[in-house]
Amino acid sequence: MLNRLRLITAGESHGPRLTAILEGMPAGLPIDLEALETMLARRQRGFGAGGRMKIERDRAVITAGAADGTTSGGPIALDIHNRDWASWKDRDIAAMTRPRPGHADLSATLKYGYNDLRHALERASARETAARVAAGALAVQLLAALGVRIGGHVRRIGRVDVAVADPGGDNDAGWHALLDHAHDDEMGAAVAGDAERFRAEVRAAIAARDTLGGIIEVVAVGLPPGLGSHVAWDRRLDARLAFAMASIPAMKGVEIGEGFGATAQMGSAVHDAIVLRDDGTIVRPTNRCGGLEGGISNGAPIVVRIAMKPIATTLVGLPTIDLRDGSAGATDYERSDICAVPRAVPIAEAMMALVLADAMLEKLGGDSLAELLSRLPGLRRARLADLAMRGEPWRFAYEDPT
Ligand code: EPS
Repeated sequence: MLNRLRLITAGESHGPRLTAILEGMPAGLPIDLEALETMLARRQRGFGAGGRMKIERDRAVITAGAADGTTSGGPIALDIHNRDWASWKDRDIAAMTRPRPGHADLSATLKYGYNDLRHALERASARETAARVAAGALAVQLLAALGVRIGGHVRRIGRVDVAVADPGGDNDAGWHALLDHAHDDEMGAAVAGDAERFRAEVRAAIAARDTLGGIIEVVAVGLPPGLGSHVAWDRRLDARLAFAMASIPAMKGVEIGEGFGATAQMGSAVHDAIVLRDDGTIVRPTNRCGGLEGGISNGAPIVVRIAMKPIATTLVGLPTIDLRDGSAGATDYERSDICAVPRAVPIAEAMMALVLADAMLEKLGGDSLAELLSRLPGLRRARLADLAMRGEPWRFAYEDPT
């Protein structure tokens, strides 16, 4: 679902390394390696993360597409070393024949005809998302250079749903405050005090030897109107965001703005009023549409929520069969996370950033950051003066096809 950018990742969870290649980035973007590492570190944190995260210290090494710390316009290659490789490289790996419900073990083995389930696990593992975050961090940096901020926070873990009031369509500062807090919070909570409620829920899951999912909200602030299009199904920006979000492992639902909640309301309580401010800008005091109308950004913050199912690997065995002989039994325990919802926030940010950076590149064209920046002030904004209404009747004036 990317048109100007291309991203490909490679690597197995317990292989030597993960690789991402990001093609289509403009030249001249200074690369902030510290910010890239901070984003990778946020993907590793959070109470409820498994033992593997104590082993890894994700760091991306850029081996192509940059010169003097700045993008060159060529494909950017990013390498992340798997520290856990050290304990796998010389090992005879035990046979795995009992598929875990909810994981790709069975479906990928049916599809590819593997003779051991671990081949499915190795590539289906969410370890792959480290490569996405490394590439997505560059998209975040491109958007930041264009005045757009991407951030996310945890809305729910298990039964703990924290209500965060929508700051509205014309209140960027309200979003910045929430996203600042979430950025630095171990559990990804946007409001002080909520992290402890999330931790208590995770503690209960640990005691029950079980796992938890939740809801992540990811937001783009400062985006111009006019990204995406209503004219063709595959150009709709909401559809492109939903595709990217659903591609994250364990995500089972995507909502834009009020999403499913809006179905319980009358239309008059759902749609956001259009108001002209004294300075001539057209604003939306509420943002129930999540910054997207007709598949196009409207200038208000884009708000997307995603539903993450509980991790499929549980300490209590789940019912399954042994594929060697068909005997019924329970899954074996594999080291895993109890709750990976806070860790998934930067993944969602990365995927949103890739889609929106792609849409900005489409809108602005250009091959270098300087070119993009020179075109930015010319974009039509939500201002009355930017719109030219004819105010007169008109006709289709087509020829009749019969
Ligand atoms: C995962 C299982 C765990 C997670 C892994 C995803 O890995 P391991 O089997 O090595 O303990 O930690 O996620 C990561 C390694 C990561 O970097 O996010 C799985 O089965 O999907």
